[in-house]
Amino acid sequence: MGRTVIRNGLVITAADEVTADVLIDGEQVVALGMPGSGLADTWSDGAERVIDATGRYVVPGGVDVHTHMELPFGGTFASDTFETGTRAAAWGGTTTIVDFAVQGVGQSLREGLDNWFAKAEGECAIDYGFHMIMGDVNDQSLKEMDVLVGEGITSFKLFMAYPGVFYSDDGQILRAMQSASGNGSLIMMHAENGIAIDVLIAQALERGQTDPKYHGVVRHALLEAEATHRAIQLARVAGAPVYIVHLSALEALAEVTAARDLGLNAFAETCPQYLYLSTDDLARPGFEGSKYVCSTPLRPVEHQAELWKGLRTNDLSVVSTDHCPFCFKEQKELGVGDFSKIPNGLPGVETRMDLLHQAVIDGHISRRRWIEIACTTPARMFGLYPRKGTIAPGADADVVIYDPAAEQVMSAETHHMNVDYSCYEGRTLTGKVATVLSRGKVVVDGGEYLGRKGDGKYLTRDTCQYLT
Ligand code: DUC
Ligand code: ZN
Ligand code: ZN
Repeated sequence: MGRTVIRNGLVITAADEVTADVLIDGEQVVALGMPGSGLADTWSDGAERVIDATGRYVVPGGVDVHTHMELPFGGTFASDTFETGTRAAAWGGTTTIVDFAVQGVGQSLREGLDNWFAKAEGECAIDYGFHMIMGDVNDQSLKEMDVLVGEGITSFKLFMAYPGVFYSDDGQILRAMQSASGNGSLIMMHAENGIAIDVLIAQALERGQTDPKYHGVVRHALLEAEATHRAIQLARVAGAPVYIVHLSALEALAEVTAARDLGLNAFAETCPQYLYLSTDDLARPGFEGSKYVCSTPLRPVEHQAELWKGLRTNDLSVVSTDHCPFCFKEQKELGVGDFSKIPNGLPGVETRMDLLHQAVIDGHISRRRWIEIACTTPARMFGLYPRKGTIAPGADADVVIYDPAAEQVMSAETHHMNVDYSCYEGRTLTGKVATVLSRGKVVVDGGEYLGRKGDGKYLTRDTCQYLT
């Protein structure tokens, strides 16, 4: 691969907004130059490709650190494969994903991980890494954690929800955190009190409350807050950092904020669905609400302002997607007559960058904060920076040329995720991906997909780059 020069765009990183020319050689960014300095003329001579980015943004490719391609859940599988899901990600300007390999009960971590390598190998359009879900914390799997950290799997997700499936009790959580404290890894926590939620589910169903909206009622905000509090205290006892995933309730955010005010290594992410959707969507008529069933659940609309505030104050430091799509037909429909049987999860890997750009337009966050929460911090949090998450000499040339003025209407008719509905059907957004480069190769350009499955490389990761 030869040289690519991107001229005259507004290069936005977490730190800077500067009109600059970008030189890419092969798979890496090599230099940034001042327009008019003559540097770009020299670079363009003999270059394979020269892109005029006048009037456009030049931003790092998105880093989505929370996806679930082909996740087995509730008797079915998430409908995006690594092939379809990473292609959709590329369309939306995301060039790195970190997916969750799953250790099932009775399995070793290695078995679960090998299974995920087999699913992804040769299928991905963009680069990918793995976290490990620990579904069975025991002497053996705790020992395996150290080995995996040595191999570049440096984060482990535990569940305080889903008893009998992914659930870990407090003793298991404490032990895993103690191991993490020793090996430098990061525990990611699904913080909901699953034992209490299961009682409320049974009581609701007994009362005949079977509609999708009851999913939001039984998964009470205080049960998210309680679990978030407990996770943070267990991490303190273990002397380990903790990262709360898919935070949705303002009461849970208050727990994270309190921990951060104490100077603890406590971090949290939220997801676009919690910023843009609400229990009003879960309560849509008929079975439409099932399209909005995910866990943690959507919250009443008042929570959104607090989440935006948390993103501005850095009490929420990452926006990931928890991309876990299930088709309405035959998958969400498994829960007709019983909301607890609706597979939990929403599509989102393709739409995160655009929805967060809309937040810039709407005045919720700045342009640099957009890049920070969607690219830079996720890369740093999970040991991928500065290879991923920024535009700087030596970084991988994962670059998005973004048209900030283009309008688009979101729809299942036009999206590329393998799912038969859009959570945002008919919504108009300002801003659209124009061109996407993945390690120097153009994978999307002018409404055309030019990528190839198998071009995405597996990423080994360093440990979290935020710990003090
Ligand atoms: N939440 C979801 O919505 N889906 C998959 C797993 C999870 O924790
Ligand atoms: Zn989760
Ligand atoms: Zn998840």
